[in-house]
Amino acid sequence: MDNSRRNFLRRASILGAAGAVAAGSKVVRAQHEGHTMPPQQPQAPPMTDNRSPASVGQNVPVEVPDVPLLPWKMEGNVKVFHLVPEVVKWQLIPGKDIFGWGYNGSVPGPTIEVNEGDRVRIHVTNKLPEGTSMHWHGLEVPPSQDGVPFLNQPLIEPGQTFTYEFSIHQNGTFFYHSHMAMQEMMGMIGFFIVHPKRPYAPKVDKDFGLVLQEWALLPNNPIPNTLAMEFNWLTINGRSGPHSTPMLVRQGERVRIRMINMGMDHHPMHIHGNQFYVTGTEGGRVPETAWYPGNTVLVGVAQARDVEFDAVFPGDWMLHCHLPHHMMNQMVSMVGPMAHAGMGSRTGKGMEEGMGVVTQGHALSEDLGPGMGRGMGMTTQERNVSNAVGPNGAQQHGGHGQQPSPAQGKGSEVQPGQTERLGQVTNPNDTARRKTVPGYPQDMVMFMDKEVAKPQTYGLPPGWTGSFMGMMTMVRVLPPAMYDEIMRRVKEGIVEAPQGQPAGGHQHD
Ligand SMILES: [Cu+2]
Repeated sequence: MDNSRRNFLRRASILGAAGAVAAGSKVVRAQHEGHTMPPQQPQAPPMTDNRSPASVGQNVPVEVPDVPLLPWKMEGNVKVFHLVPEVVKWQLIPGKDIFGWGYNGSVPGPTIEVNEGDRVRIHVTNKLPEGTSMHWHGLEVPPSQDGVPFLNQPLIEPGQTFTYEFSIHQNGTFFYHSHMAMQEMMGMIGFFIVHPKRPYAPKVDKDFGLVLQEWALLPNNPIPNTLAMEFNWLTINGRSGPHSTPMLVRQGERVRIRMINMGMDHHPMHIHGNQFYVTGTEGGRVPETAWYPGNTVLVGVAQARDVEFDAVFPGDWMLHCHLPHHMMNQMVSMVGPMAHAGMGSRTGKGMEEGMGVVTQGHALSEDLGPGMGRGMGMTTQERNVSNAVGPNGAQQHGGHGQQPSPAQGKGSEVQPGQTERLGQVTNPNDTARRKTVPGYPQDMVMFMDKEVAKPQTYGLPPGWTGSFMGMMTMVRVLPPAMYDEIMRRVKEGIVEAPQGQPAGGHQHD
């Protein structure tokens, strides 16, 4: 624990504001060795929301962008909350509405924020069509409160209310979730933040939370396929890039970002332009001697990771999962080849079958459910198809179709140690030429600056949305004047989209 002489001295030093800055600067030096850094300035109290400082002790309230805070009231010395599991319709990005299961009208569920030492009572009223149960992930509660149905308690059936009550002796980043596996994949998770009695040192100015989730959504179907093993929509706090609200930081502030993951995949979360230290896990605070630097942290399933850094470099810094398939929206097999009918591979019966579009009933109906299986498409036509198109002899099915290209024909095998360059395109408007290039198309770009404009996106360049998809958001480290201007716009609700055309952007045909 933190009872070393050094930490004792540090705790003593942070009693004064000047001491706090000194402690912060020390970490800055370690983090950015070799960089030239602007001098540290004493910070004004962070602007977050209207919670009273007393509600989080001396800690900075946590901000979970796009997710509400769960309100509570005191009854005697107990903080009382009310969680309502229910079906929620919401928007991943403008134009993409889905139905998930969440709490109190939100997916992920609203954030529970308490202090170490609190006693909490949580009423859970089930408005779902089936039984559910609540697990308090990582919290050391009595078995009767642990939420495993049939082991610790009966299922909370539709319409019923079950009340949990326990005292909290830990601190850190925890979460709550349904203890029914498929309900988890419908979205039933939320933060359970426990602030320490004494703020962690060095103290942060901003404390953000990000819930990482993934969804398998067939085209035209707004209900997640919870049996799927492949996911084509990736969200942070219920939204995909570029709809995720950026995190705003005044240059020089110290930042904590807490990330939790409830899904089928692990997410290597990468930040641009900064190095951080991993300072916490789902087990709470990591002793400072065990912090380690990085810019990518693997947030595994059921894990929490806290990272901290001094935001000394101004800029709009991406923070995203680095799994390539988690860096895009609406990914489905076969769309590439189908978009080039006549040039691409055969993909089955037709467009609808190829894309797994359900034309009768729903994806999990008696007829279709078993067939949907664990992939994204229909089993009879389902197979992985690369989007490699063009005159590729190896791609012919059943021996009919096109002639092999000279590049693939006999006598033109690439010799060991040699490479062969194919299909250079010198004119971006030469559509026909593009389609002959092996591998085309790969990445596509979509701009939606206006659709996702928010006060928090003020000042971003035209076309910025072209690079934000899937599990992506950003940390905006803003010079003080710009920070104040954007905070004013947040307060007054001023929305202004970038004007003009993206630099160097052209869209695929
Ligand atoms: Cu990921």
